[in-house]
Amino acid sequence: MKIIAADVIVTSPDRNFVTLRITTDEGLTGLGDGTLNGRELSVASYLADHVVPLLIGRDPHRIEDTWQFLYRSAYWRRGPVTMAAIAAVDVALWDIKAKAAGMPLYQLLGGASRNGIMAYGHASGRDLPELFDSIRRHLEMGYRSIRVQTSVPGLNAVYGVASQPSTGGKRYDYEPAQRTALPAEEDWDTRAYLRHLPGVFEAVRNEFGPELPLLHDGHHRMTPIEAARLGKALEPYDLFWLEDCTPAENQEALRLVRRHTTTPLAIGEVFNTVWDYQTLIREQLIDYVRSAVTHTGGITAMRKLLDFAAQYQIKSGIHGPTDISPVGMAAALHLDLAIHNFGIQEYMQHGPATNEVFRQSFTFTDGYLHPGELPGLGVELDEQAAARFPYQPAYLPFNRLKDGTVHDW
Ligand code: EZ4
Ligand code: CO
Repeated sequence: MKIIAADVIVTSPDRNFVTLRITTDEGLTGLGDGTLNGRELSVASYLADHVVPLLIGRDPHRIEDTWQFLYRSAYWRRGPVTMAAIAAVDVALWDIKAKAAGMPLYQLLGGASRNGIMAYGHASGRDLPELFDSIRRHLEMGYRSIRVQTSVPGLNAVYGVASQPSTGGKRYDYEPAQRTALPAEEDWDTRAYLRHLPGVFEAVRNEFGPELPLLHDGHHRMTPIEAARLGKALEPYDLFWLEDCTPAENQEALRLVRRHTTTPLAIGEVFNTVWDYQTLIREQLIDYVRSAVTHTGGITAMRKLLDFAAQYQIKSGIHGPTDISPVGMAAALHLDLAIHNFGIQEYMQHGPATNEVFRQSFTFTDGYLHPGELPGLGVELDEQAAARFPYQPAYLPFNRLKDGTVHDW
């Protein structure tokens, strides 16, 4: 079998997505997700200008060889743009291999290790009544694990808080990327956040009881000692995890956090290779790996990363926000089903226009996702529908402190 074409499709149904479609001389096609939120066109160019010409004529079955070739022949290693581009190729090739085998992809990864994939959704509120309502609506939608994000008194806009219940009154959608020419400016105050958050979790536990798994995302905003203090303060509320408590480029910072708290820690949605986790995993400084298949070089690299983590009883918590396309989500679901050290899967749910462009076969029942039984990933792209939604510039927000200093967002 030979690759005869590879097309980069940029579409913006509810938000921007970058998809690679690889076509073989036997008529099989495979899809890969290369969406990098707020920097989409850089991956589209990396693929179209520098990768697609190298793929034509290659044997699509040689996935490991293609991965190593793309990683090593570029000379310049790692980085989110490179690793998203490699991921798009890798996942498209896995899709083709599984279709050629006539099996859902998870079968090629060793088969199912579980019946379903526990998913968590994003509840949020500007105050407690709104937050409780959002949690209730997520429970009605079938979620059995809930991430809790809240406004902070005195701050205008806080990461993770939906501005209002979305149309139809059913969902509280939060989409951080905004279709604006410039990134939106938000405000931040760590002391106000640390004072406010434990009381919110106490109220949620009092309202919803001790069993419901609760998660929280610190979104890289704390210093190590601040993160240690928050982890300690949240211990009575038994979190499933505290995510991205520090900007973890400095992996050693987690030693300090770990010494002070038994709140489980999840890190890594902005990481893109196993090297970003070397100290975190070897020294058992985290409990969950947060990488996305889309940003970490695809199934091939994620499998190795999660197998490394498994040796230290560290589990998966694969990133699944709306900026991972249905193709990237499907790749995550097949991996989730197959690996032994599965932890939990983030599942935010895409909008109706996205579901029109990407035809999907996954199911969500009683809190559990399943990728379905179609050969390959189980996702097909409707190119005519995609063409109706051209790319629109969009940026993630950024933070400034009260005195004007830029802060981690
Ligand atoms: O801010 O995916 O845990 N989920 C997150 C996400 C990220 C966005 C950035 O593109 O932190 O909401
Ligand atoms: Co996060």
